[in-house]
Amino acid sequence: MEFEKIPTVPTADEILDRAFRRAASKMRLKRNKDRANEEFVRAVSQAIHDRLVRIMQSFPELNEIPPFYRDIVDIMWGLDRVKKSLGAVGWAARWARTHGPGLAYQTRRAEDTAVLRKRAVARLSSVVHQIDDDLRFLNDVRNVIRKLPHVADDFTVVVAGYPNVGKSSFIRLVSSADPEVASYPFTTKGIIVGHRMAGEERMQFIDTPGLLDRPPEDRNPIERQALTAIINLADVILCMLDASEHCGYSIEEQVRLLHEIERMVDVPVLVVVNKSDLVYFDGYLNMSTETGEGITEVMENLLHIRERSQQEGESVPC
Ligand SMILES: Nc1nc2c(ncn2[C@@H]2O[C@H](COP(=O)(O)OP(=O)(O)OP(=O)(O)O)[C@@H](O)[C@H]2O)c(=O)[nH]1
Ligand SMILES: [Mg+2]
Repeated sequence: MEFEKIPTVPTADEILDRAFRRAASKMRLKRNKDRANEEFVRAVSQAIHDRLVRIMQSFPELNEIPPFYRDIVDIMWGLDRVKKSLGAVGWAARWARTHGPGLAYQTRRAEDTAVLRKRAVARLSSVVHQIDDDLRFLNDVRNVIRKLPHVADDFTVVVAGYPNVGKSSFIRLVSSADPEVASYPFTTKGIIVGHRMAGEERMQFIDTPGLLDRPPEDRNPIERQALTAIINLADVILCMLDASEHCGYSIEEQVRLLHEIERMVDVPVLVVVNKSDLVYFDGYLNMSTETGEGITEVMENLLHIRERSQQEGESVPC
């Protein structure tokens, strides 16, 4: 995505300071004071308009960005709220364009052009100040979305499961990603992307925050980020269980979540039981990111699923 190129969104005062400076430098060139005041108003409104339009255009069209990113924006701030703030910036830009020339004209025709200039500048300033909260909010959004991970088009394994089961430990072991690992739940608070060569092609691994088995409406924004990765990005889901229950959650709860994930998606779900150094769980693929046991088998299974999905993809008639 092009999010990293979104420039800082200035505050109302920053926009106005710059517009005044630009206009003042233009005014210095005018010999006639009255015309200079008119020109000042015209230049300030033009500079405000141009700057606000640039801010709007620097944000991606939210209806056109990939669903994963759209969901993330929605989860973190609400799409409507972001659209509303962009709309407010658009309103102020239009105001400056529509009323700026009129205010400049009135300045020219006034008895005392300096007084009218001050009045016009005050009106323009008040319009820009009205959207100060929107500008500050958009800058917060910008600061977060520019750091969202880049998701490539590679075959993608989304690692999901209850908190603290060892998802990030696995991702660290098998991919270029370096997520934090800790012995408490909800260590991972966002989507983390890593890669590794698997066979001839690169495979993408996505670490997700832990999910609890609970109704969708009770899920917090951190869990909802995991869900959007599961729904939008996965070619296969590696659903991780911790049969030792050292994660702090019962195996029954974890299996219920597994079934929910299986119902949610139509990509393959590979189940793996981690922490086999503590407890071996019969009937499942077991591994330990601590000892390395079973990791090769998990990778082989993933490769096999990739091969199968590529074959199926090739056999689908166009
Ligand atoms: N004994 C043992 N401990 C493990 C194993 N894998 C991970 N752990 C430990 O389990 C704890 C949680 O590991 P993480 O990798 O942070 O778990 P997570 O699933 O990413 O947790 P969240 O990000 O909170 O959802 C850490 O203390 C790890 O050291 C394993 O195979 N065996
Ligand atoms: Mg984690």
